[in-house]
Amino acid sequence: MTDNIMHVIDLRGRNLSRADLLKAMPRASMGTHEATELVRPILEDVRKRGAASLRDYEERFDHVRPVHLRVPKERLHEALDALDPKVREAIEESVHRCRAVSTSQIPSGFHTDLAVGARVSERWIPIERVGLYVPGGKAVYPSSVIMNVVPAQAAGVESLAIATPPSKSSAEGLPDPTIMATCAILGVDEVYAVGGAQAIAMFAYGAVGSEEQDGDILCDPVDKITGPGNIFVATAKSLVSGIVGIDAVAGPTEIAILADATANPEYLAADLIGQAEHDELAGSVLIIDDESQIQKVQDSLNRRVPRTEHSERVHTSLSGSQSGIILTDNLEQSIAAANAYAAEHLEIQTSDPDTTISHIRNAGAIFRGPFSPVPLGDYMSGSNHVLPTGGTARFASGLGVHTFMKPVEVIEYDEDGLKALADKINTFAVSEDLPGHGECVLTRFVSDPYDKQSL
Ligand code: HSO
Ligand code: ZN
Repeated sequence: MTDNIMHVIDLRGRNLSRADLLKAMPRASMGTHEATELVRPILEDVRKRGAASLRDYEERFDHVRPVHLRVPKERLHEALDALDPKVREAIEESVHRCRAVSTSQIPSGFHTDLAVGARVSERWIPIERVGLYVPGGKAVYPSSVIMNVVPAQAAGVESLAIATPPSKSSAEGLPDPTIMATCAILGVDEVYAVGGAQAIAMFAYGAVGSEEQDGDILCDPVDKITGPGNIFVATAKSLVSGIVGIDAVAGPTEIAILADATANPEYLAADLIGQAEHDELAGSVLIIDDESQIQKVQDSLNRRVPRTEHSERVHTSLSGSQSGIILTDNLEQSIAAANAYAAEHLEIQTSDPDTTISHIRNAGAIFRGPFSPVPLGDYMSGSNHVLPTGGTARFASGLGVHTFMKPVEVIEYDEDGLKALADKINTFAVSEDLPGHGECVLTRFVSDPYDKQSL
């Protein structure tokens, strides 16, 4: 008999508080402390030495010294010309669907009339310049190019740069060809063969120095950096946040599946494996209130894991302490566990998914029913796959048009609108010992705002 791959956490009969429930759930821990010590000097060095240091770090970490830190436009188009037409078709379908959803996300703003001559409105303004990070590493993700670029373009961002590590297999130190081709499809021509913490530093501080001349500007600083990355990228993003905006500090990817007796155990097993394929640290969690389903899922995993391409990585991830099968008393406890866990991806495979979903408050994205598996969202559903990890879905949301815009309130009162409030504003200002504030208003309506008798 084969040993089961995933461990089971039995929550039955335990009346757990929200905090206890959270502790009972499996989760990868991020060793950010060590990374901070490594990343800080890299940021400083890039800030001081610009392009020269970027080349040095590429050689050290990505084992290739890029001939061009900024990828020449012709290379992007050559990559598109060489792209397998079937892959091109898949990319274009993904772009098309993501663009349709992103376009519907564009916020329209509002105005509120509080009285005659008293209006507050809201304008959504695109961020001017953004830097999008696209990871390399174990897998190459042209899909992440789409997920970052499309909402930024829909938001109306004017200036958009991409950084992605050079590929070891390119003698020139160019990025992965499919990533370059995707940039060409999307009309992005500012692409840097720079990865890791050094790419984040380049975006935050800008970088001077080019292949041709030392004084040239290589990259202008950006206003916001988005996109997932490894621990060094995540740490660098958190260190530069404040100097620039960031979307989130991403941790290892994770899936939780909330299922019941009606779910298909083969689908459950395949979907747990799908996410585990990303990383040894990826978390795959099944939350289920039917004990007899568990052995069926374990049996299916035992059959599938040895047959899948990245079998070893999947096995490490599924058997790791960050993954597990949570056995609950009932659907109510399953929902409480899912809300405590706040998964990046939450699949709902229950008999009445809509009612289950109505009780979910924490999830990066919700995948409803047996035919909405996570990879549909990774590539093609039209939704975004850059999502909050590590339980941050309690307060954060995934990437979207809103990530690349900011709401600004416009205050429009006329003379009558202001006059009606003059007294109250003055009273409030005096109560805060800021009478100068009150005088701003009174000046507009009385001859001597400093003579309290005249009011
Ligand atoms: N599941 C990943 C995204 C991805 N999957 C890209 C395949 N390619 C994190 O949401
Ligand atoms: Zn994925």
